[in-house]
Amino acid sequence: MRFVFVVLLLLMATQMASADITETYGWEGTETILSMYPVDGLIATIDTDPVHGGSQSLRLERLSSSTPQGYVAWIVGLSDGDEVTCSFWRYDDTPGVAPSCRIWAHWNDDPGDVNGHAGSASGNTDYGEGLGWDEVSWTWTVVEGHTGLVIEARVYSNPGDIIWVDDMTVIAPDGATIWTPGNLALQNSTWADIKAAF
Ligand SMILES: [Ca+2]
Repeated sequence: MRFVFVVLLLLMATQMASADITETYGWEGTETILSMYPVDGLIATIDTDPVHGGSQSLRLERLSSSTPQGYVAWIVGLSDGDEVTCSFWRYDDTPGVAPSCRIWAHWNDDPGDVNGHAGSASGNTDYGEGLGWDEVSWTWTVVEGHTGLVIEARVYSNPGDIIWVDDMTVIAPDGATIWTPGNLALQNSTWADIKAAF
């Protein structure tokens, strides 16, 4: 009996240690990106063609000569050894040449400011085949005391280049907080509602 109890405890502990939280976003609302770099480096809009899932996608048009980063997710409350995985579908139909899209990220150790920057966290160097929709994914392991990560959709390589993004999934350890354009807007409107009520 005691053995069974110990095994149950171990199973519970294993499950608790491996618990993850997941957020998805498919650009079905009005929110586009959390922020960008450089300022005015791209135009982010909701589009209806092409679409991977639902009836809308994110359209990113490059304006700047330096690679623009559209911030599509922001994870806070991380610590060393934590793993964050993000995937999204990207659309480009120009094999081997621009426009192209990459999933990338940078550290942000300021949980109060999405524009905080604490160094590049690298990402997936693959540009995809350029044959339409293609799912791209990357996993980051937290190091050097960083506490937050901002996931970027990057647009290559010239002003005027356009790519589309849809159906994003972010997985982070239990205890972290995942902000997507949709749930951050929801949170902000909730705060506004609370303030308005007083
Ligand atoms: Ca969609």
